[in-house]
Amino acid sequence: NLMPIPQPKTYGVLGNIPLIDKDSPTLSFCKLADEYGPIFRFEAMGRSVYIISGPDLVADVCDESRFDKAIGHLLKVRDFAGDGLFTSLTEEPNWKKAHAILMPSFSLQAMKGYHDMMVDIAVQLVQKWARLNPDESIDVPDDMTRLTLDTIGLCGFNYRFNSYYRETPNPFIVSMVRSLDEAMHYGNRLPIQNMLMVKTKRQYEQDIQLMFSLVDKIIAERKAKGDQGETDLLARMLTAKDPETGQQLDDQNIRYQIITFLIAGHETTSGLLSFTIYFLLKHPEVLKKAYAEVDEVLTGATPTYEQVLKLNYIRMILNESLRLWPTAPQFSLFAKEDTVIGGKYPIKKGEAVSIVLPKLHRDKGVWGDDAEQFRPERFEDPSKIPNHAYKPFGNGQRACIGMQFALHEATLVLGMILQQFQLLDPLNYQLKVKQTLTLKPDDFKIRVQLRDKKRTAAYPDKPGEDAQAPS
Ligand code: FDE
Repeated sequence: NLMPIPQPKTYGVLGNIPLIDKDSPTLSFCKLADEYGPIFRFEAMGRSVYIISGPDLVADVCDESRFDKAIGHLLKVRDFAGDGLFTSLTEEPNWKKAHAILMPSFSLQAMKGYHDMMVDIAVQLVQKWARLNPDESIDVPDDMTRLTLDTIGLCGFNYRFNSYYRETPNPFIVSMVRSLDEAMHYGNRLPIQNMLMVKTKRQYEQDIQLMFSLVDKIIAERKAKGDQGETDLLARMLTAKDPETGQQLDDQNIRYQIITFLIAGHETTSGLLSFTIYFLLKHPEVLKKAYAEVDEVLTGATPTYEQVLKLNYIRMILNESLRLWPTAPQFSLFAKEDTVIGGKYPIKKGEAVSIVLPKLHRDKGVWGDDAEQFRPERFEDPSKIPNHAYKPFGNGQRACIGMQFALHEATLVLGMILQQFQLLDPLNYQLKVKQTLTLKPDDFKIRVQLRDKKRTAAYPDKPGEDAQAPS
């Protein structure tokens, strides 16, 4: 009772490529899934991948004894992220080593150590917003990207990108975003096209060199300074040994890990915050409940670590936002052996599948008829979450190591924003989703108003110090 896997029509050597919008592949896959169902074959430049979005099929490919993370679609990203955590195969020695070394730095417990640094950056965002004139609007994804980049820079390696002091993105980020964009487009062009794009190639090489030199400088400076009791990721990477092999990470791999954390840690989390603000603006009843929770829990000038853990409804809002718009919208696996999924689709050893999360996360059979609705209350009871239809942080041992980090940061920042501001939508924003490697609401602008005009300026100079009580 094996079934053939459907495939949309092909266009010669281009395969199925003409069927997708190259600037927004994931959304194209979602549309194709409407037409071809929970699994279909997609061919591009001689490579073939099964695009899947059905919960039963996802449950099968998330079985780690039969499938493992594939990186075919990430090969170009390896030009600058090398064998860092995100772009390595599980069997590469550095994956296991770095995973073991870095896990403790990303535990829930470890978030305590980052909390004050996260507050430091979040205060910069709130102060910027508080000082705007009433007719000035905020580009939400831009300001969220400043926040998440500065946060991972500070918590990761005690480096200040100081994005709130710049009008335009930091040069490092310009290079990073441009290289990611090129890496995403490269695989969908014919080899001859790529060969002819001399300027693009030169720019790409320059961008990579710029990233390497900034990161190598950070590593060299830290080494020169010696251990001064830093507790950031870099300190851990420079000193910790893999419990299994007793080995440390080498400098080249540390460089790749730093670039990886910058890529993985900032676009995804900033998209999450941006979509969440969008949903709050469009759902006044949810916003009202969120205010009520924030006003009850956040009683001081800035949130404490313990208070952030108490913002349960905010967490549910973030979960629901990641359900409808998972900002890392796709991940891929390969079959370790010939196998069958969903009881009827044969997959051969080595073949790749890619999970399209926005589609999976809206499956009516699993989530109910209101699957398209934004309703954080779905996450009230953790035991009722259908795990194989909810994978915003990926799967198994290759799941997101930064999950606690991203959630603590996002909860904290949302809490602080709601504590201070009323959110306004004077332009009645209509959602347009933009894809780079991640998803974001495009051109999303809002205005804000201080809830209590006397409050905001009263932040402490140093984290931990009490602010002056509002008069
Ligand atoms: C990872 C991840 C994932 C998976 C992918 C694949 O499989 O391919 C996902 C889905 C994710 N991730 C998601 C997310 C979302 C958000 C918001 C985030 N994410 C965030 C973050 C932050 C940080 C720092 C990070 N993140 C990081 C990371 C890493 C490193 C990785 C890799 C891991 C391994 O080992 O593999 C990831 N992430 Fe994330």
